[in-house]
Amino acid sequence: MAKFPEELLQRLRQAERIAILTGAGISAESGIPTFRDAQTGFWSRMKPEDLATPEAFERNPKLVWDWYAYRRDLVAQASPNAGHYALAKMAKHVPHLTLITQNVDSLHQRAGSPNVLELHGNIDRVKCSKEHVVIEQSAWLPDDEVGVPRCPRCQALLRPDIVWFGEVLPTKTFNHAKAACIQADVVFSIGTSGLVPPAATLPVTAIEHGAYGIEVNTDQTYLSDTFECCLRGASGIILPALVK
Ligand code: BV8
Repeated sequence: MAKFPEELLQRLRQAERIAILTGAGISAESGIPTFRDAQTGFWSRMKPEDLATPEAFERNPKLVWDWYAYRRDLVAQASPNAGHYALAKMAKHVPHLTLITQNVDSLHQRAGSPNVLELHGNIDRVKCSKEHVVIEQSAWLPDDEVGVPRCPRCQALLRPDIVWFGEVLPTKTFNHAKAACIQADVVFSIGTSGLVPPAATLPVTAIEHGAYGIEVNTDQTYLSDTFECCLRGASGIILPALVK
C-alpha cells in the first residue's frame, strides 16, 4: 500500500469532527453490484426511471417489487467487507464521526458502525402508501391479484422503504447529515460517483465550510477536483491501511 500524504495523516490526527459519505462502491467488494459500473452495475441492465421511481411502481408494481426482492436477497447473502469494518473502527477513536450512507444494504450497521444516517432508506424495510412501516415479512398480507404483498393495517400495496428518484429524502436525517458536514474538519467521499443530488452535495458543502476533503474511489469522478486528496483504489484496501 503506497504511503499516504503527510498532510492527510496530519489532518486525520488533528480531526475532532469527521463526516463520511459512502455510496455503492464501498459495498462492491461485498459482491453487491454498484449502480453505474458499466459491466456489473444495476443500471447497466436497466434505467433508474424504469425501476426506482414512484411512477415505475404505479406502472408495474410487480416488476419493481421483484427487482427489490432480488436485491434484498443479494444483500442478505452479502457480508460487510474490510472497508465497512475500517469505518466502524475509526468511529471508536474519532470524537465526533458522522457516517452518512446512500446505501440501503445495512452493511455499515452489520460491521458495527453506530448511528448510521441512511439518506435513501433501507431495503430490509417496507412500507405502504400511507407510510405504515412493516418490518416483519410474516406480517405481509399475501396478494395474488397484483403479486405484491399488502399492508396488514390498510391493505394498500407494500413497497420498499427506500427513497426513489423524485422523492424527498428523510428531512431530519438529511438535516443532521448536512449539519455534520458543515461542522466537519475532514470529510470523506467513499465509493460514490456523486451523481445523485442532494446526497452528492454533502461533501461539497463540507469543503465549502473549510473541511479537508478526501475522495476514496477506484476511478476519477466528476467531483474529484473538489477534493484536496484523492486516494485511487478499492475502499476495502485503502481504508484498513488508513485506519491502522
Ligand atoms: C430529490 C435508492 C427533490 C433507490 C437512490 C428529475 C426528476 C426528479 C428528480 C430529479 C430529476 N433530475 C434530478 C433530480 C434529482 C434526483 C437525481 O439525482 N436524479 C438523477 C437521475 C440525476 N434526485 C432525487 O430524485 C432525490 N430526491 O432530489 O428530491 C425533491 C424535492 C421536493 C419534492 C420532490 C423531490 C432522491 C434521489 C434518491 C434516488 N435513490 N437509491 C435504490 O437503491 O434502488 S439513488 C442511487 O444512486 C443509489 O442509492 C445511490 O445513492 C445513488 C448514487 O449512486 P452511487 O452510490 O454513487 O453508486 P454509483 O454506482 O453511481 O457509483 C459507485 C462509485 O463507486 C463509482 O464512482 C465507482 O468508481 C466507485 N467504486 C466501485 N467500486 C469501488 C469504488 N470505490 C471504491 N472502492 C471500490 N471497490
